[in-house]
Amino acid sequence: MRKILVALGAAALLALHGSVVQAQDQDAANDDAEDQMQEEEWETATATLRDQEGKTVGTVELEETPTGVLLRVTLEAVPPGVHAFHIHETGQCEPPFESAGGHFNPDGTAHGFFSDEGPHAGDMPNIHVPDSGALTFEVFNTLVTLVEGDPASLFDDDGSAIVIHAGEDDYESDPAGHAGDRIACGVIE
Ligand SMILES: [Cu+2]
Repeated sequence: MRKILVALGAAALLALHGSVVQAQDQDAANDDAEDQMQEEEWETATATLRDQEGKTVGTVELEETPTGVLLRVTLEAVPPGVHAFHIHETGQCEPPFESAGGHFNPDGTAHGFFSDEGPHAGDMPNIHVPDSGALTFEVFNTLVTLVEGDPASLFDDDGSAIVIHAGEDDYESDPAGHAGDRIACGVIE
């Protein structure tokens, strides 16, 4: 009788061990699934900003979120002052950057935060660059997405670009906020 009990005990232990191993496998599988989900759900992109001479003046990291795209921007060598900062509709940055087209505007709205018919999806707040030319900031855009196939996708057929202008955006003048020349441009990729 004692022998049987011992045998049963061993079997129970084995069974328990088996289920622990299984649980660990399941955890690993869950982790893999979460990793995959995160990769699929939170798409990222980057843009290297260059001036008209081709010099790199900053970088932008874009990350998808449930309600828009977060842009993390690091500028190293942008002329001091207040500049318009937009997403433009074409992913081409040939100096003088007219190749980037107008503002990203999939909804066909008017320009500017203060426009009754605005803003463009690519409109974003002005940036204030100090004398050093270096500035790190983040901006959140709820009107765009990195998800391909969505009408608001920055990865549409001809891509998109981030543009810094010589002057500031007046948040009103259609179609470009009276912001002047394009001093830096980066294709979103
Ligand atoms: Cu612009």
